[in-house]
Amino acid sequence: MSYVDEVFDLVVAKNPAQPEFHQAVKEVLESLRVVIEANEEQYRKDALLERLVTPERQLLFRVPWVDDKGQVQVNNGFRVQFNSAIGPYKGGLRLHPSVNLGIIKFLGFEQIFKNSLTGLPIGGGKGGSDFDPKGKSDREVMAFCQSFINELHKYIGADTDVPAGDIGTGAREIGYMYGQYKRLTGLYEGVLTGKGLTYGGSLARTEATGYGLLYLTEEMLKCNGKDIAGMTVAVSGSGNVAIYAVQKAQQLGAKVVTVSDSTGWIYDPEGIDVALLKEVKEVKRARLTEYAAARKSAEYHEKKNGEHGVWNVKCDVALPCATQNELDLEDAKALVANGCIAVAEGANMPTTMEATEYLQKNGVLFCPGKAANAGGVATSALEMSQNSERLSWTFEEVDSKLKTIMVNIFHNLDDAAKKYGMAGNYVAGANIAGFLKVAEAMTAQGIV
Ligand code: NDP
Ligand code: 2IT
Repeated sequence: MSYVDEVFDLVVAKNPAQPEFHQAVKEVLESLRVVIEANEEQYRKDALLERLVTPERQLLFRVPWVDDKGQVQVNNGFRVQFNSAIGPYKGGLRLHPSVNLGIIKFLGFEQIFKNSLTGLPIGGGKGGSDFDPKGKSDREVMAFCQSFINELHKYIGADTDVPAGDIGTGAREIGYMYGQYKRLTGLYEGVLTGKGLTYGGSLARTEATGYGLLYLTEEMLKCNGKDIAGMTVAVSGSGNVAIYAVQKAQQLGAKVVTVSDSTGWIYDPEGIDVALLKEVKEVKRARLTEYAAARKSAEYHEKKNGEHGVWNVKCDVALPCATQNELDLEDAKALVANGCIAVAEGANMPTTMEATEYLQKNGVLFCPGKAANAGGVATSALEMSQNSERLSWTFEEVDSKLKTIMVNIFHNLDDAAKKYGMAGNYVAGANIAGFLKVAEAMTAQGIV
């Protein structure tokens, strides 16, 4: 059996009931086959792949907190410190009821390659909890965040592990966590990114993932002879990534006609009103029904089981920005039938493997999340640099570095795919380019 297949079987056997983790590993290992086979003897002897798929450290802890009724609640806390070969662990914290160890491991594994692709010195990690911030008061969210950090502060630090936001973790949660870390340790250091601008946050971090997604998509289209200006775009999600993806797409002259949340979706043929979307989602933390109620041109569709939502709308470019496996084979077929020419993932692993293969086989340009959404973590690394030098850069400075990083990422994938005989396969390009740097650093540092 080939080394790649052996290691994949090992991952399934050793990590039962973690389908998302298996999926993420399978996608990476499949694309690495040619690289591994060219150097199989050495990699096998060093157990390089076994080490790559095994987190350096996994922290699981209890998070007790008191709700507004005086009732004690208990959540599960996670931090997976996956790989520190090229820098301190770096990656977000997801707060969502669906969070379990397998989800955090899939996200942490993806983060290794994503962080490598940014070209910046950051290793891979991810964490979170099954706590649901929805419907909680600010005091309850604070109580949870403080309890979470009471345990996690022992294992993180500006030079060891630097968490950030993800689903359910935004500026409010990062603020409460930062305050508690500072109180417990007495350190005013860049231990978290996505901080508020008054206490060490970076300008453009809020916008970075969505803006970066569009910078990369624009470059991918340009290199394939197309211009995003004038195109129709379908976006899913209506959180941090989606909002700033919509905004930048519009600035680049595209028309975005959809957004969604966990309960329904909007079709707005006149183009999404970003100011209204921000008011509904960032300020009121409300459902998209409020967007529809305030805007004549918008149609609201309640999410129903088996219904395919935003991907049934005719578009040139599709940007999934909500969550994993939200775009399946049926959706891919609908997109192709409607003439979609490009899909770029704002979320982590939003497209199933079958859907990805279908899109690629049908000539749709497809950029995976570990490249397309890397602008968020890249700008987090820029926030770390600013914290270290105790300076703040202007919005324009950060935004222009972000744009350069995203354009470079695209060319790295494109070049790697061509070099290994898979021109146009950006999934393979991303996995290979991300892997090679980490593998070289791991090999140089010996058996650790
Ligand atoms: P937010 O919490 O800000 O927004 C998430 C959005 O997705 C919301 O609209 C939410 O709906 C929807 N959503 C979440 N879970 C589900 C679900 N199970 N089913 C349907 N809809 C869902 O998160 P972000 O925008 O930060 O993250 C979105 C994606 O982007 C995630 O995959 C994340 O890992 C990835 N990402 C985020 C980065 C960042 O910098 N924030 C960087 C790189 C990737 P509702 O409003 O109803 O909750
Ligand atoms: O998935 C991701 O890259 C993030 N949620 C952002 C991580 C970070 O450290 O900014």
